Amino acid sequence: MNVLLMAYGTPYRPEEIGPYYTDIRRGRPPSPELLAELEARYQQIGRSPLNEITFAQAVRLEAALNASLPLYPRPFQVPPGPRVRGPARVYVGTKHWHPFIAEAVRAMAEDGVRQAVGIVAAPHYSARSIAEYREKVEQALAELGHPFEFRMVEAYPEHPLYIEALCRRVLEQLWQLREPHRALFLFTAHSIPEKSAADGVYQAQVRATAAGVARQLGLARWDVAWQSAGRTPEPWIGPDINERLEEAAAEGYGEVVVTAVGFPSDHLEVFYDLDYEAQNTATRLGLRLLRTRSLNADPDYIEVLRNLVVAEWARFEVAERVV
Ligand code: FEC
Repeated sequence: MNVLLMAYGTPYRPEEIGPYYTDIRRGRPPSPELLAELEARYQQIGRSPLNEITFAQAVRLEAALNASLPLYPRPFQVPPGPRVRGPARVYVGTKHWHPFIAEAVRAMAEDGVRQAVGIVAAPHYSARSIAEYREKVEQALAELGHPFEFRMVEAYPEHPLYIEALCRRVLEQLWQLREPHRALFLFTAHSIPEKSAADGVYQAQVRATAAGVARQLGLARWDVAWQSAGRTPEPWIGPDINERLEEAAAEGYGEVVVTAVGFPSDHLEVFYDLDYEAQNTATRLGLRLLRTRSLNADPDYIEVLRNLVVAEWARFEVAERVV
């Protein structure tokens, strides 16, 4: 079984921020002011751990798959050689930095992969997320003359194990609340431009995740807010988390629990936009903000990924399935 695990990607070193930002902007370099502003955000958080977390997810997912798959479903036709590997291999491809998705697809082709399943470490479908990951894989496959068959997990907003993993972490915050019955629970995801979200699919998926957690935990006061809107003049979907905090204060809330359901991993948008910016807003408003711990490469999130890729792999025509 071959898996392509995809994530957003982040620069490894400060001097890579400029080219990374240019890639996000589809090849248009940012103005010096925009670049300086982004560099200052990275400087503020120290460093984004996104690449390390993505690689940890890949290593653990590969181990979990190898521990659960039948080891040798077919007799060997030739000796496999001294390098021992299990039936599953997980490759990493990131959207905006190395290893780019195209680099991962090339490595898979060179390894002789004939079938693969792709999954993104982002649970909600949008034209600016899962659709773009898929496009990048398809473009890389086309450039190489379609060396392998590819199936993709599209979204998993209501996967029961994903909802359970989120509930487990929100519960940790419940213990820290001074007045749990009077707190507001806000569930956030990355905002996208309104014109990319006109069909409402993305908003509905994020709300479905939030509703699933709220239902399971019996939360009465909850809402969805959007974070990390880009620095472009067009309208982005809202309310922005900072505006929603203003409203929460006006509504008389004293405590707010923020859970970033759109992001399994810690990174710039969690450490800066929530832990720094939203936290500053909350402090200014006299609100106590508790941020739910991210899933990262924890076993319960790895189990979500494992379940999804195994189910997707099973959809390859049984007769044609290649281990
Ligand atoms: O830790 C890190 O260094 C990377 C954190 C990071 C993640 C992430 C996830 C998503 N984005 C999504 C949409 C957009 C759209 C634009 C956009 C721009 C940026 C910029 C940075 C950035 N994003 Fe991001 N995003 C992360 C970081 N994102 C940095 C550029 C500066 C800025 O605007 O803040 C606008 C592009 C344009 O200008 O044309 C749209 C979506 C996700 C969630 C799904 C996913 O993870 O792929 C949607 C993590």
